[in-house]
Amino acid sequence: MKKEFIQRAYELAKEQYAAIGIDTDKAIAQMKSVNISLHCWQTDDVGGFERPDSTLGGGGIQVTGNYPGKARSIAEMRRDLEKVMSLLPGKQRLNLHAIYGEFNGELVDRDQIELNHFEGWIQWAKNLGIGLDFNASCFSHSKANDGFTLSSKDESIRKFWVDHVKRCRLIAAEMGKQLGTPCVHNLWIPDGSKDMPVDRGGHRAILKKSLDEIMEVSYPKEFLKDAVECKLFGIGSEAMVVGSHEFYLGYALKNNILLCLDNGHFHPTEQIGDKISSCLLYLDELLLHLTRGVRWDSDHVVTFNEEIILIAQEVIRCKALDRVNIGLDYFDGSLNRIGAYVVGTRAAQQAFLFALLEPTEKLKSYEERGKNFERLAYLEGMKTMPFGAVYDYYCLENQVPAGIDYISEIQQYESDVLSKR
Ligand code: RNT
Ligand code: ZN
Repeated sequence: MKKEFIQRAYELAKEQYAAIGIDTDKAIAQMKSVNISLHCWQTDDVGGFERPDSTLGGGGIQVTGNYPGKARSIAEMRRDLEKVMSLLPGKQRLNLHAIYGEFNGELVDRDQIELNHFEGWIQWAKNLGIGLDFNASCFSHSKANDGFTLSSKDESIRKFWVDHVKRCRLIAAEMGKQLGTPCVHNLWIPDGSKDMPVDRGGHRAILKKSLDEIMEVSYPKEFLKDAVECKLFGIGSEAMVVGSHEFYLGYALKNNILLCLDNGHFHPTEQIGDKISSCLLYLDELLLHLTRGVRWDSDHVVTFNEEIILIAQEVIRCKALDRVNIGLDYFDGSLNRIGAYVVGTRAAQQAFLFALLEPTEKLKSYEERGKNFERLAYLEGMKTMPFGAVYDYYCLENQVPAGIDYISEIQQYESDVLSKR
């Protein structure tokens, strides 16, 4: 897209938004606070690098698709992520899972991982000037095969995973300390039952006990923020997920930690956009896992849809950008994976920019006066305002391709790099 064209379109857009009391320059400036954490696991379909040619094995996560070009090593992964970031305006973070340590061919079991396996990542992040987030990996492991990890009735299995998560928190705290920006450590476990369990309470009590043990060590909040992620059901845990919404909401409240809301983890008619204002009344901070649910799958590439828009609107309307940590969480192996990142991250950014361009006070005043037609008309009107011109200008300012110009760059990277893997 020609620079002059983007600039002219922006000037017109700016006037149009100004007419409804919106300052587009200000909205663009606020995008500095929208730092999206890229989930490293879209590069390689959540395989990890514990052993050469790791593939995913069980534990409630399933990736489909065989598109060529998946990252086979940490070096390839970093190269891919750098490419992704070069096509995104603004600053991102990277969200790592424990299975992405640099184990250098050595078999290091989950209860043995150490900081030194992640020092290369810390250095890499330092060089790029970005923050890191971290996750314990309680899946794709023989000790996760019977459906229970931290809530297992087998004490040796439970203990194994407690040790793993404890180590992960220590590593995460060190990441936050060394990088000067708190590392969010998120805990999601696959525990649950495919068919009607009888002792739901028993497993939940065990999970609580495990979490209490894990949280015994406390780290300064400026280094580490703990989050726990709930789910309604998963593959193989249709009848019960131990870590349900009520379970983790209660745990987060009681222990003053973060709750992670993944918008693929609820009933399809439930919107996490509607949960944000409730949670923020009681919790200091939230973590979001942005994704796109399609029927029973929760992990499609994020698009600029009404669900994502509502999430962003609620964060902005609650003036809570500084209390909400934004992460992505999807994995699709059926398309160019670099493209999947760029499309999904841009969609999430667009949702936030769209929300920042809303005349919220005006809408609120209509609402308070019972003028619901006017409110609806405005909300509809916002959809066809020249929002794209503002996003394109934001890209131009950040010297990254505007519009869909990134497609050709990704095609180039595919033919130069991905197709040779
Ligand atoms: C799974 C959870 C979890 C994972 C990642 C890999 O249902 O959403 O966040 O997707 O940790
Ligand atoms: Zn998630």
